Amino acid sequence: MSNKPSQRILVTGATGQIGSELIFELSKKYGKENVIAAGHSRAPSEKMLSAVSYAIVDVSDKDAVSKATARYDIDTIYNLAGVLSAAGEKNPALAWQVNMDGLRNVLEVARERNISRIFWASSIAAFGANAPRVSTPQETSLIPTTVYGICKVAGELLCNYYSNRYGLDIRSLRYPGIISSETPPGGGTTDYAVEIFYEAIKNKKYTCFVRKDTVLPMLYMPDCINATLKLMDADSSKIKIRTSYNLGGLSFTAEELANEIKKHIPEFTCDYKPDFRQKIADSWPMSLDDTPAREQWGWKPTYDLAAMTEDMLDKLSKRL
Ligand code: VAH
Repeated sequence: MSNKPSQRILVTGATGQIGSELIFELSKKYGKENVIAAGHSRAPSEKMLSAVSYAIVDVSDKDAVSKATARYDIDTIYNLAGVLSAAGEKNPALAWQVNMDGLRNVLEVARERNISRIFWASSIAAFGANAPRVSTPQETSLIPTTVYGICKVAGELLCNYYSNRYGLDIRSLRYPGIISSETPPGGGTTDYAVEIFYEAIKNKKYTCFVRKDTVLPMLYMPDCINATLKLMDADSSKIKIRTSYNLGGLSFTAEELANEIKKHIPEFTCDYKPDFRQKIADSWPMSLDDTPAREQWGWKPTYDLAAMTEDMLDKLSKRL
């Protein structure tokens, strides 16, 4: 497994929640000429177009992935393209096509073209309700109840297989819910924790689609980006887990988040009308044990609920 630092980077899912912010960090770190943003169709923002090259790549089309890696002489791929949990339950076939066929295409092209390093986004959705829900361990049963979660479990095993069988340097994180201000929510179960900020600022009220006592593990985007780059920069010898690393951050109830927002917007009110996403949330961890990530490559989150809330409201207020 090579230790060559990234030089020519392709980011799939680049117009998504994580991709649309990771792009700028990679551009700063490696130079805009070395970062290619790839999306399946969603038009990129002007800001993205000014920062990096943009290519239309549908990851479920292996030929498109192969052509893009050849055209741009890619040696590193961040595969973030995916259909999230709630959207996936509405269209399981599309979720499998993008999440699984897309990953397999990226891994096959990486094998054929000797791509030196690959990142793939897994998720805490890989766990099911029968795993311990508090401080969920790195190693435990993985019996998810969403197609999205099934794709994450299968994807982790495929990444482990390609690492061991073909010597590919594949790295992965089981992301918790990511909270960010740059892109609106896109079909996830943890979307409530992003929508609530938009509604608090615009309408001073929000109807939350999970119960007030629902606890989910979350991470603020700056910490998400930091964890991703720290994992990808780590020496290969430190990476002992080739399925995917648990990544914890902060855990809170929906009501605790609403109350934290109220400290800044006193007139804000939140009510709770659980929908189909409650059942998904109830099958996921409430918090994670991410000791391996901390011990093996130095992971450490920095934002707590108060700091994240303050920064989110500050950034969104300026935009909205
Ligand atoms: C989702 N935001 O809700 C994603 C994430 C852990 C949640 O995978 O589907």
